Amino acid sequence: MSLPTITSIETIIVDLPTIRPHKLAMHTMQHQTLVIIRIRASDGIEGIGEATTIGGLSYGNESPDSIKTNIDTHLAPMLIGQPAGNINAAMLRLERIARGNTFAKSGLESALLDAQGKRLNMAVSELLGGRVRDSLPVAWTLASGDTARDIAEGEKMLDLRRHRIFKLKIGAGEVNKDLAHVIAIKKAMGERASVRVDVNQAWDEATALRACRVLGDNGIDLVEQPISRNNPAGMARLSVSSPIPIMADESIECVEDAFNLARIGAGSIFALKIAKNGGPRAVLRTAAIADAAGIGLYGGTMLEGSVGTLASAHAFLTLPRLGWDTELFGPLLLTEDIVANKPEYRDFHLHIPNTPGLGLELDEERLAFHRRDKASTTYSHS
Ligand code: MUC
Ligand code: MG
Repeated sequence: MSLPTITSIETIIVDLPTIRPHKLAMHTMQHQTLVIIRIRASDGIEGIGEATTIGGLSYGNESPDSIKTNIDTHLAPMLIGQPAGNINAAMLRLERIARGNTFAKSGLESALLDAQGKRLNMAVSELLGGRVRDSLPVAWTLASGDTARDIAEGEKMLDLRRHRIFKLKIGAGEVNKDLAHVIAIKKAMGERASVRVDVNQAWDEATALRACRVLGDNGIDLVEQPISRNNPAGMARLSVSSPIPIMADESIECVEDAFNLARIGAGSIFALKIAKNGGPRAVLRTAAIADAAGIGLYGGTMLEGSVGTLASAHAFLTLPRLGWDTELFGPLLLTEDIVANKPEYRDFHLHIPNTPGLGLELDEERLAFHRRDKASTTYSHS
C-alpha cells in the first residue's frame, strides 16, 4: 500500500475585524490577520492550520506577509511529495532548511496534525498522546483602554459565565495611571475573579520591581512579561523579589529559550504558545521543560482565530498540570469567523469535542469573502 503524500499547500491571508479596539503596550488592534494554511494529500484528505501574530511586526519576528512568503517560497516546496502522515520527518525537513520561523512552522504542523487526525479518525489531542481533560478554563483580556468600560465588560463576562479570569493590558501609559487602572478593576471584581496584568515588556527593571510590590499589595495574581525579553537576568531577579509570580511570555521565542530561562529561574510561570515554539508538538517540549523545573504553566494565545485556537487547545488538553489556565479567547475577540462550527465557550470554559483532527470545518463562503487577496497561492505537483 502506498503512503499518502502531500500534494499541495495553500496559504491564505484573512483579515477579520475585532469587536472593539484591543490595546496592547506596542499596538492597538482594530482587526486581526490570520494566515490560513490548507495542506492537501494524495488520499484526498485536507488538513487546516493557522499561523497568526499580533500587529504586523510589532510583536514578533514574523508578520502575516512574511509567514505567507516564507511558506510559499521556502517551506512548502520542502514538503510537496513527502509522506503526509510522517510529521516527525516533515518537521525535521523544515528544521534543516529554515531557522526560526516558528509561526510558519506551527501553522504547517497544525495542518499536518489535522490531516493525520482525520486520516486515522482521531482527535489531534489523541494523536499527541491523549487528553487528560475535555475543556479548558479561559481568561479574557480587558483592553479597551478605558477603566469604566473594562469594568462593565468584566461584569458582563461574569454574568454570561464566560470568564472569571481577567488579564489587563498595561504598559502603554504612565505607570502610576496604569496601576490605578488595575487597582480600580480588581476592587470592582473582588474575589469573584482572578485579575492579572500583561506589560508586554514595557517597563524597566526598577519600575517593574516597584510596580510588582504595589500590584501584590492589591490582590493581583501575576505579572506577565514586565520587562524586555533581552533582560533575562532582570526577569530572574524580579522572580526572586516580586511578591507575586512573574510570567515569561515574549522571553520565550523557541523551546531552547524555555530551557535557558528555566535554568536561571527567569519566571515562575511560562506562557505556552504554539506559534512561538513551532507547533502543537513543539510547545509540549517547552511545557515538559517548565514542568520538570517546577515552573507553572499557562496556555497562551497570539489571538488566533478558531483554527489556531483549537490547535493550541488540543495540545493543552494533554498537559498533566496546567495550573494557570488558558487565554484561548481569540475567536471571541473577532466579529466574524471562517469556520462552519465555531468553538464552544460556556461555563467559563472552552469545550473541545473529541472528533477527528482539530474538529473544525472551513466555511468556504466566509473564507472567500474575508480573504485579503482573492487569488491565493497554491503549490502543487506539476
Ligand atoms: C500577549 O502578549 O499575551 C494574549 C492575550 C491578549 O490580549 O494579547 C495576547 C498577547
Ligand atoms: Mg503576553
